[in-house]
Amino acid sequence: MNYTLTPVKLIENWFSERYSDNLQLSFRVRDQLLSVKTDYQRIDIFDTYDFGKLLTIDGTVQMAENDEYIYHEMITMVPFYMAETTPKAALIIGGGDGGAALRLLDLGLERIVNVEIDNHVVELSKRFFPEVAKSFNSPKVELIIGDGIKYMKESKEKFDLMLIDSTDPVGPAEGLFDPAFYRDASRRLNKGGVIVTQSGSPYYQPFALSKAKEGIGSAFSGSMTYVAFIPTYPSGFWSFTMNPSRGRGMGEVKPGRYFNGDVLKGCFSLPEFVKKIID
Ligand code: AG3
Repeated sequence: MNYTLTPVKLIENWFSERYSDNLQLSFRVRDQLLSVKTDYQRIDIFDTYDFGKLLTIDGTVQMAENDEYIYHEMITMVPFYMAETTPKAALIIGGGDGGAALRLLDLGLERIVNVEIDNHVVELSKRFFPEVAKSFNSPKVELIIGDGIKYMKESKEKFDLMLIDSTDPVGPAEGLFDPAFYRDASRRLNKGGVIVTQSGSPYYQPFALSKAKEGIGSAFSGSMTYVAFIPTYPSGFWSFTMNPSRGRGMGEVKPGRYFNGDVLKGCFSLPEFVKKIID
C-alpha cells in the first residue's frame, strides 16, 4: 500500500471566555504556553492567531499583545489629560503586567508606585510580554507586591493619578469596587488629581459599572464614565469610571495609537443604555 504522507491536522485548539450561559468568544490558539494556579487565581498564557500572546486570569482575558495598547492608553491618557494640574506622581493598583506603568512613563510621570497582589502576574509578564513589562526596570517605578486595599488604608503618600487596573469585581478584586476603598483613596489623592477604575462591559457587566459609579461617586461627590472599543474584552465595549474633573484646558494632546484629542472629547459621550445604568 502506498499512503501519501500529507500532514493532517484534525484538532484545532481554542480558548473561550464565557460571557453568559449562552455566549462565548473563542480565540484559535497555536499553543498554550503556560497554566499556573497561584495563591490568588489561575493564570494561563496562550499564543493566539489573531491577537498574539494572550494573558488570562480565571478564564477571563486580561491582556492581548495586539490590543493591549487600547486599554492601557485609555486607563492612563484620559485621566492624565483630565487632571487639573500636570500629574507627577501616580499609584497603580493591580496592573501587574506593567502596561499602565509603561504609558505613564511615556507621559512623563516622575514617580509611579505599582501595588500588585500576585507576584506571578509580574513574573509571567516579564517572561512572556517583555515589551510591556519593561516598565518595571525603570527607577521611576516602585513595585510593591501586596494588597492594594491595605496599601490604600495604611500608606501616607499622596498621588496626582490613581489607576485601579483590576480584574472583574469577583474574587480578589471585589473590594476594589467598594465605597470604603474609595474613601481611603480620597485621602491619598492630591487636589486636582484623578482616580479611575476599569468598570467592565456595560453590556455584560452592568453591575461592575454601577458598583464603580457608587464607590467613586460616594467618596468624590460624583463620577464620570467613559468608554472605549476593546476587541478582546466582553462585547468589545468597555467602560472606565473616574472622579469629576475638568482637565486643564490644554490645546493639543499627544496622540497614542488609539487615544487622541477627538477620543478624549468623545469618550464621555454615552449611549442611552449606559446612562441608564449609572442614573
Ligand atoms: N484588567 C481588566 C480586565 C478585565 C477583563 N475582564 C474580562 N475579560 N472579563 C486588565 C489588566 C491589564 N493591565
